[in-house]
Amino acid sequence: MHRVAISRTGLYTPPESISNQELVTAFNQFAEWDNHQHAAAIAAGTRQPIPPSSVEFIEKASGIKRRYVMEKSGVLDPQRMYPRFRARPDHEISMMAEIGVAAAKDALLRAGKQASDVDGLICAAANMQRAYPAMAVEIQTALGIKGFGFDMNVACSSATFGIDMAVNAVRTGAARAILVVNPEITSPHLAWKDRDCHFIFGDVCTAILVERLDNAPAGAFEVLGTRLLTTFSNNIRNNAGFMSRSEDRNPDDRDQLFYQEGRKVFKEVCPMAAEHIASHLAEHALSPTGVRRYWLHQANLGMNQLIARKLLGRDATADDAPVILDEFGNTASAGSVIAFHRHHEDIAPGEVGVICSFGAGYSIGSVVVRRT
Ligand code: CO8
Repeated sequence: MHRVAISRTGLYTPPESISNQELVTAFNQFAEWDNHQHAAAIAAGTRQPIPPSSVEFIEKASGIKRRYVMEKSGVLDPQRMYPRFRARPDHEISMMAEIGVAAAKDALLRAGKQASDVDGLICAAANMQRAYPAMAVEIQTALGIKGFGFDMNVACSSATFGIDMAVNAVRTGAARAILVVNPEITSPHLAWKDRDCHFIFGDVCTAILVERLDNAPAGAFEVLGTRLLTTFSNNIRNNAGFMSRSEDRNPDDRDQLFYQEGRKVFKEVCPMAAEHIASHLAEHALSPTGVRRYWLHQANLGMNQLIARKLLGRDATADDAPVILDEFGNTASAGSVIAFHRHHEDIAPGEVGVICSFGAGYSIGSVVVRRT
């Protein structure tokens, strides 16, 4: 068995960003227009008017201030309210693969490694652009990696679950190194016309190079352990899939996009995540207060504050548990990886940190790392 490390991570940031003010202005124009269209039904009491959204609510309820997207003009068009993508021909690289390649190249460059040093690629994300061929195979081939690639989806925990798969492959000697790539293009699956969730998500791509510790560059993070947990919940769902056509569904039907019971998720997931992390640390004879940094899933600022308080017994500082969701929004599985990517340079050799995701499924994945 080999010791395993996260060598380096990579990040692709989309070209466009939407502020809360821009988002709310577009939403409120849409709501006004829709209410005007249905004025008679609203007056007759057979339809409820769409209430306006507000910047203050969004910042207070979530901590999100803006989010990156692949295309913003379609999202901000009150007559459309979803991104406008050009259909690419089969001979052109697909959008998910393109951003996957960019993030993967960033990780390889930072690690001083080549495609020839890598034996496999896992594309782990909450949404796949198509059913097949696997996104991972397209990204792997575009990078020139010989070996294998496969896709996996555990919603917001895809990245940590992908790290677990990669760590096991490297630990057993099945691969020298695996790239885990998380192209999270959430904007096409978000119900931008629903004020309860229109502010939540953003697009991004992260990549994680997992390799044998003895091949890893200085400053890599040894993976001390990974731990995964799932338990079924209907509180976060998206029913779109290959059977939608046979069910005569309209892609705009509310359940064909992301929907959730946000308050229930908040209440149920926070204690589960804190308990999961504490017991994972205990397996390694570590205590939560001895952890130098928590790179937590970035869904909601209040959730992270609550989880960190349960672990530390006090309010967490930005140094204990860095926040990136103010800039990126919820980027599904990429959030905890962005937090790690942006905030790991100051961790001293020997110090321990935890990467932890939580989300739909429910799913929770934790990775305990120690700086070399
Ligand atoms: N503007 C103004 N008021 C609003 C708005 C708005 N935009 N939205 C809601 N309100 C109102 C509500 O109507 C409600 O009014 P009233 O009290 O009169 O009924 C009031 O504000 C409070 O609403 P909520 O109870 O809904 O507000 P919360 O304080 O619960 O905050 C949150 C809502 C921010 C959604 C919060 O519950 C939350 O973040 N929960 C956690 C959710 C979470 O972590 N989900 C994980 C999802 S991600 C995942 O697992 C994978 C998904 C895969 C990717 C999908 C791609 C699209």
